[in-house]
Amino acid sequence: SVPKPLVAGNWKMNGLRDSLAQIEKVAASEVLAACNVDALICVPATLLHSAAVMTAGTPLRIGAQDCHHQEGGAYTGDISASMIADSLGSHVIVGHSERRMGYREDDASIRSKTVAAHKSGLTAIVCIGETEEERLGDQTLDVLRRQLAGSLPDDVTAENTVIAYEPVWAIGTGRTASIADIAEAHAFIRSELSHRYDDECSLMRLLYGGSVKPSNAAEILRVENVNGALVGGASLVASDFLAICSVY
Ligand code: G2H
Repeated sequence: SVPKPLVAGNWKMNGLRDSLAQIEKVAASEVLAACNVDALICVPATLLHSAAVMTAGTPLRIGAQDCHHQEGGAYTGDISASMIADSLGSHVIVGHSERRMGYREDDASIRSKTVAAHKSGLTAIVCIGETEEERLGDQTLDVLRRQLAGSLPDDVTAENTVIAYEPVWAIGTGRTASIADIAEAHAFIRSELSHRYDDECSLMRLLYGGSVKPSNAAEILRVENVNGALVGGASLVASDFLAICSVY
């Protein structure tokens, strides 16, 4: 069977309180109510609780973009998974390439963040993806295998984890991977997961991310083993985000 799709927005470091109007629009939209999709927007930590309160009882879920692997302590500036859960977030993105690169997060630290997310009852959206150099060096599948093996803990289920495949060279660049590249990567990820986890993992959602927008969403989202999208820039405006959701 095929998992229910998920369209997840990633606002990155964008959004002041004014932007909650976009969240309100998405949450109240009849378009969303009519789609057969789970919708989520991962907002900056400053907006998490307000957005979650605003969307309670609507089809839109609210998540965060990173968490620390510890539950609390002397980690100035960080937030824990339990803080996200306490703010009524349901999901957390971990291992986004902007954090792997900008903060030197490695697979082991992403795995401990995923464990922390699960411990707090959050669904982890674990990001993987190759750089342009790795793709040109024909290392894409090796990189994906290594990231999956290193970033995922053993307790992964189809409910508590979502994988996002984001080729680094396609992020925020306007360049999208070709349909054939997406199909190959997603089929490979599915097969790696099925070797490591039980049958239930065939229901784990695999999202594509990297310059997904209303004009290319339909083509990307119908690729086999693509069960939704992680959407950056195009998630900032309610109408664009809803247009992507309405592919389903
Ligand atoms: C990839 C994606 C969301 P964008 O980072 O995670 O962003 O859609 O802007 O490429």
